[in-house]
Amino acid sequence: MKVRIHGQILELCQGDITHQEVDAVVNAANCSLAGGGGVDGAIHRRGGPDIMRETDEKYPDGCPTGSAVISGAGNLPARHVIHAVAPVWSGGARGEAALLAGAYARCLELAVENGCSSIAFPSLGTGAYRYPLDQAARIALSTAIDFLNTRGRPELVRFVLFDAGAYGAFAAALEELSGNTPK
Ligand code: AR6
Repeated sequence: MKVRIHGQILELCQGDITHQEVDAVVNAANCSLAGGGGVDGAIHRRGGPDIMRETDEKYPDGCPTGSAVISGAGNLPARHVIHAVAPVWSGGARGEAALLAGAYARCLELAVENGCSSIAFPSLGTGAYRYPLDQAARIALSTAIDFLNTRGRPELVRFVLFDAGAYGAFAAALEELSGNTPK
């Protein structure tokens, strides 16, 4: 599914974030940037040890929840990895929505600051951190749509959903938010 926002493309696909040939791929990291399972495990496994070496050196204090930091991409086909930290879901009354939106917005900001014209996101927070998928999809997409509307960049924002359930949740949210039928 693909929509145009101010001439830029926002698209959804089902797949693996580590295979994306874009300028920046986003990692679903933790605040100590220590690696882990899910997206984080896959990125460090395929990308190789250079990525962790660089983040250890540049960001010894890690990254706060709701924000992101950038590194090279090692052996991945992307140029950069942007390590974003989603909140752990604990019921929704602890600022989770603002923190999740902040993580997405910071990734987009870092992509623009680093001259990236394309970026691919996984669904941040909806695995080990248990953010409810439907709510997370709306936050992810509305943050990207707002950013594209106000900044007009990057040229391509892609959400790479790992399974059919996540794809369906994002597709429903995108239809609702963009008022467009699937293309
Ligand atoms: N490509 C795309 N999406 C994926 C992939 C992949 N290769 N692998 C999993 N997903 P998670 P979080 C989906 O747990 O919830 C780690 O241990 C997955 O189905 O990766 O932000 C970190 O170190 C889910 O929908 O990220 C942190 O400690 C989504 O990506 C913590 O988990 C996110 O799942 C971060 O948890």
